[in-house]
Amino acid sequence: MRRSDQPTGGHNSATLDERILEIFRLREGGVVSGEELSLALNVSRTAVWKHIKSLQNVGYRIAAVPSQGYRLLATPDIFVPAEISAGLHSQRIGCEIICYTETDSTNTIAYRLAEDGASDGTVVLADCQRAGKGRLGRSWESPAGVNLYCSVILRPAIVPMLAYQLTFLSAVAVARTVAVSTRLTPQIKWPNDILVNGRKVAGLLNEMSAETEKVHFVVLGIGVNLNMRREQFPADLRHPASSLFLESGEKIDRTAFARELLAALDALYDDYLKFGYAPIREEWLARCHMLGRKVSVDIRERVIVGEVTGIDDNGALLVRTSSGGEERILSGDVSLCE
Ligand code: BT5
Repeated sequence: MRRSDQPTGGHNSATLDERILEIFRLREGGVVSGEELSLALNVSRTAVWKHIKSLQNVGYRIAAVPSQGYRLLATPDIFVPAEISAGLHSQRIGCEIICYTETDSTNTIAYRLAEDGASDGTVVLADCQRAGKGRLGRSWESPAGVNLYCSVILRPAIVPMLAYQLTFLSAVAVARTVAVSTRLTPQIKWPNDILVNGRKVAGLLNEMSAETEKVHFVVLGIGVNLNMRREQFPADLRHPASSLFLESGEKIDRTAFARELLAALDALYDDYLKFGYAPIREEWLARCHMLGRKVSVDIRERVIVGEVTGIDDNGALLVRTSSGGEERILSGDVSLCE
């Protein structure tokens, strides 16, 4: 980790800056006097002024209204724990949020935190990743200022064989979030992609620490292309890719999207712990666009071509081949044939 890799905005425990922002938020665009802030925070008016200056320095537009006080005009497009958690009523996910301006990979940070005992539901977000990870040693393009790179630590009491269910859970959460945040129709592509209009807008990378009978923790890694522009995509991607902005023509509010995603994950995880996997499987299948379609699946040693008939109880893709046999595929790269 580089020395510049310091979390921004502290953890979820409110700093003075965060408390000032909270007061502005409650005032909904109204003026807050310096005296009121100094009383509420129990600091001098000079200290209030210094904190207002530091908020302005990170991009908050705060106007000083002569002889009245301060007014918050606009918040910057950066990830700050207090902004994301404002209005988020989670049971678990997002109770602790840690934001980085830049890091190698949020999954790597989250994995380390989990090894050090971070609690169920801890979330790590970054504005930019220097070494974003895809599956099988691939990389994930992670430019600054446009997307969402997020990792969530879960500690469910399950056996390692069932951990794939959490990949399905995160796919459903991303699809739900895209559906409520835009007018687009997201589709899940087995095992870990979210597509819009046939183009990949999000990818999932779940990593686990476990022993034979017990999961210690799972890190759900979620990358969503929110406002990424055409020229920011490299030419040599494996599959067609896009962003929600490119597909909808509308800029996505990244903080609102992050909050919505954490709320969706929290609701699904709570249901999962209470009712098990069945409701997730059902929604996953309803949002999956591959059922009944002809696909070709590259499983490295060969390519399987056939029609998708479903997924089994281990998360494997079931494909009926032209010979009439059924292939059970646990890992591979799928492309639609038509
Ligand atoms: C994935 O792998 O789709 C998993 C991506 C997970 C990224 C998140 S971001 C937060 C967390 N921290 C991390 O370090 N990772 C997770 P895979 O199915 O292997 O797809 C990778 C392939 O997709 C690459 O080889 C490229 O061809 C392509 N690709 C790379 N960046 C992309 C992007 N931003 N959008 C769409 N496709 C991309």
